[in-house]
Amino acid sequence: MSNIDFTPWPENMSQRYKQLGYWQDKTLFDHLNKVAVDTPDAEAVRCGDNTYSYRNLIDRIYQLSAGFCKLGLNSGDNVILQMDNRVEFYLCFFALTLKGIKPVLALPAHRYLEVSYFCTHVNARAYIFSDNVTGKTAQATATKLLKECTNLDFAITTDQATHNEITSLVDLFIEPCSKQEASADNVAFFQLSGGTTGTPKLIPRTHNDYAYSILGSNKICQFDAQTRYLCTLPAAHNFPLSSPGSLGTFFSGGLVILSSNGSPEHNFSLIEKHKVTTCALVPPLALLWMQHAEESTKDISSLNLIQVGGAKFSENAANKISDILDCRLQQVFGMAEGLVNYTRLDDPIDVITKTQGRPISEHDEIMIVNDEGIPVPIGEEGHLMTRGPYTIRGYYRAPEHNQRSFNQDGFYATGDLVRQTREGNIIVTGRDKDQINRGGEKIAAEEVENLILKHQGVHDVALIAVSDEFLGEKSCAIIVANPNETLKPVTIKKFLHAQGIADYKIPDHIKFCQQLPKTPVGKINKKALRDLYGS
Ligand code: OOB
Repeated sequence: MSNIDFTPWPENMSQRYKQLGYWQDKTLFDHLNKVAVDTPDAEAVRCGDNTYSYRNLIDRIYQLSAGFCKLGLNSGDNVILQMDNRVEFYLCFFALTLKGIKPVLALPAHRYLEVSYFCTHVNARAYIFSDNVTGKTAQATATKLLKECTNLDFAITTDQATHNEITSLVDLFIEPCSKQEASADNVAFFQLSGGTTGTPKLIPRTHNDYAYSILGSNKICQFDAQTRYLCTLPAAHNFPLSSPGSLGTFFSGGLVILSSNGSPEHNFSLIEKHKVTTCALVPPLALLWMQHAEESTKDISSLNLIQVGGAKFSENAANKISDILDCRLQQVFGMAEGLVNYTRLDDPIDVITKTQGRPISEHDEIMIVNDEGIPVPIGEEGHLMTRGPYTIRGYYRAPEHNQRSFNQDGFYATGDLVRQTREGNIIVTGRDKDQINRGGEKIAAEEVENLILKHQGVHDVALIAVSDEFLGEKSCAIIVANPNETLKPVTIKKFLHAQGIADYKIPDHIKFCQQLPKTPVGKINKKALRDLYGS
């Protein structure tokens, strides 16, 4: 790989992480396989009425891996993986990564525009999807991608292929023949960044760094063979995948229960039925679950740890959740780029309810700086910068953006405003990145603005966050229409929808004004707009 694809850690740091035993030179598959060797008959996944033991998983992963190779995928290829929560997601994830084929973990909410961008950006050779993600049109979308993305050779569905050009995943489970080809130092897959720019950024994660973050998370969250983890957030997202998430559960020999959606009714039934012990939620879901618990008759007493993260959890809700759901709370402040902070299970209640915790590793370096890049005194607000054994050194093929997002010492500018307590716990106080955090779903303002600007009636636009009681934030587009244009919000929403973007990126509110306020250097003054429209 050339260095715009992957920025490695400096040699002395890699050596140190290896000497410390952080990077174990094992692939993600090796970690799963070890559990399968030790406890082959233990249950690994329940999905609907189906159960898979660790042995089943490994057998099927080997079969699928052989199928991918027979089809013509090779080590070094990139593919797009987009699935709802189903066992095939893990089968594909391991079958690909063990061969050195790198999946981009698209979210189920992504639509044509995002997926086609990923395909082109990484020269993907295959698009592997489940029909559920886009409903009836999924296979038609895949066919369109095959036509329009020049490198794309295969579209593979978990369902019955109804188009000639599409392959059914079931046909790829063949006699296993081949061995592992991945190397632990290499990129295993790509996570997606919440993004702040016009185009989504891809995050290359290596086997070594990701495995370390998972094993470290397991220790902190005390995951073990008794853990029954309910995966209700989209399985591909970093939080439910690795913090410690389903991979953490697998690596400790526990059981993952897959849930198709976040609704409390559905999940309370699953908790009762499967005796779930742990679950990860974003704040709006946590609020819904708390509301529902008051009226539910389901027995959710097996639940002993609820993790909340992805967006700021209000102190008020944090104070109540343990009593209402009768379990411990853990706050999780993480990012797909790497750094993950946890409140510890035995922290004083004030730390758990008022802070977003501290990093996984002693070797996570945290720097909180002012606008000039100078560290601020402890307790004061500043920009959070970090580097460490599982935080990337650069995005994939984004040299200009990397210049801005990483300083010369390799620290990643997270775009979060934080302060740190004397005990080292981090409190998220705000954000300096041009992003909307819609209940954990991240929207890059510039990406949506560029799409709105394509409308011939729009002269100028700014997308800002407005506060929302339930989601924390919603998005609002402030539009200056061209002279003599009468635009309606619905026109803009339809226009965006027609371009094929994820629904969560379509502005919740659209307002019109004569002129956007500007800063002295002529940039749109978003702070002024937030003061005007934000609450
Ligand atoms: C997680 O990952 P991403 O990549 O979707 O988003 C990262 C960003 C952070 O930079 C921060 O702005 C925000 O999401 N965030 C939080 C937060 N957790 C994430 N802001 C306030 N409080 C929190 N607890 O969201 C993610 C990845 C791994 C574990 C957990 C969350």
